Amino acid sequence: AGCSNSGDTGGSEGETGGLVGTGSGESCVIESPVKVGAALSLTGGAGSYGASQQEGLELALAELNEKDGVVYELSIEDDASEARQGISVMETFVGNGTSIVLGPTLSNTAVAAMPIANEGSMPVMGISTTAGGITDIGEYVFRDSLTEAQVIPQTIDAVIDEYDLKKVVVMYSNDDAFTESGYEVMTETLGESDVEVLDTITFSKADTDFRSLLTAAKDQNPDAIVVSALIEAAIPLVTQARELGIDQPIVGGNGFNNPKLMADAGAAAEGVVVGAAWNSASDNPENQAFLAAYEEKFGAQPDQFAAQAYSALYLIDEAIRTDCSAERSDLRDSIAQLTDVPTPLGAVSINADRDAEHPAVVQIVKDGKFAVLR
Ligand code: 1QQ
Repeated sequence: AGCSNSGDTGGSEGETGGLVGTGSGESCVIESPVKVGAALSLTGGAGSYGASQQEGLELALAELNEKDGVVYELSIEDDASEARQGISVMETFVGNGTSIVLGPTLSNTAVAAMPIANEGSMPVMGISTTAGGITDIGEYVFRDSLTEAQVIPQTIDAVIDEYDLKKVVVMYSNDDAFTESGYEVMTETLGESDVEVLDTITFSKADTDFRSLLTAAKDQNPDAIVVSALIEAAIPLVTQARELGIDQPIVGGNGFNNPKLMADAGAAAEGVVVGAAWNSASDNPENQAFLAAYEEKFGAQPDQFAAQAYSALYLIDEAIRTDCSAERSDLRDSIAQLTDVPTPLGAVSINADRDAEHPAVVQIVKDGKFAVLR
C-alpha cells in the first residue's frame, strides 16, 4: 500500500476511514485518529501485570501524541484475567474499527481471544504473552514479548554455572497455558544440560498453600527449585519455601518478573533468579529516556511489563509511519517487516514467525530489586 489518499495506493477516505495518509516516516500525516485497543488484566489474578502495562501504554501514548501527523486514541479494556472476558473484549475491538489490539495480558487468555482478532483480520500484538505457539494462531498475530523458549535456556544455563547445579526439583501449575509452556522449556533445557530432575510437582494457579509440596521437594535435597508459576502463586511459594528452610536458589520464569514478588515476599525473594526480556539498567538512550519519563509521570520505577507495553506502542507507531497507513492489512504487513527498532528493550525486530527478537537478561533479586546476574 502507498502513502496517498488517491489513485492506486489505498483508496479514498471513504474506503479507508481516513486511515491511509500522506507522506511517510516522520512526515506521515493521517487524517483520522488511529484507534488502538488494549485488552489488559486490570482485575483478577494477573491484575498486577495489567496495572504496569496500563502505565506503560499511557506514557507512550502521551509521548507519541506530542509528535506531528498521527493521533492515537487508546482504549483500554479489562480482560479480568479470564479467557471469556478476553474473547468479549476482542469481539468489541474487531467490530468497532480498532486498527490494532495490544494484549491480552495472559497467554491463557490470548490463546482464546487472539483467534477472534485473526479471523477478523485485525492485527493483535501480545505484550507479555510468552507461551510457545501463540503467533501460530495466524498472520495477524504478533508479539513484542520474548517467549519462554527465548529466555529460559540461558537463565538455566546461568544458574548451572553459578551454582554448580546437578539435581533439581521442578514445580509448576498445570492449569495455565503460560505455566505449562514454561515448564516444558524448563525440563527440556535441564535434560539437555544433564541436570537430574529429582521430582516434578504440580499445583493449581489458584493454590496458596505450598507447604506440603515444598516439604516433599526439600526431602529430595535438590540444588535448586525450578518454578513455572504466575505471580499470585509465586509469592506464597517463595515465602513458604524460605519459612521451611529451603535456602537453595529458586529459579522462575516470566511470571516472576514482577516487583510484587519483592514487595509481598520481602526477604524471602532474595536470591530468586529470573530470566527477563528487559534490563532495567540498560544504558541505551531509549531506556534511559523511558526510565526518567516514567519516574516523572508515575513517581515510581517501571517493571518489564511496563517496558514491553511502552515499546509496543512505539513499534506500532514505527510500523504505521512506514507505509503511512493504519488500515488493518497495511499495518499487519508493516509490523511483519519491523527491523532493529530502537526501544527500551533494545533493538527489536519481528521475525518470520511474527515473534520479537531482542536481547534477554538473567536477573537475581538482590536487596529487594532485580539485579543483572548476566
Ligand atoms: C503469559 C505470561 C505471564 C506471566 C504474563 C503476565 O508470561 O501468560 O504468557
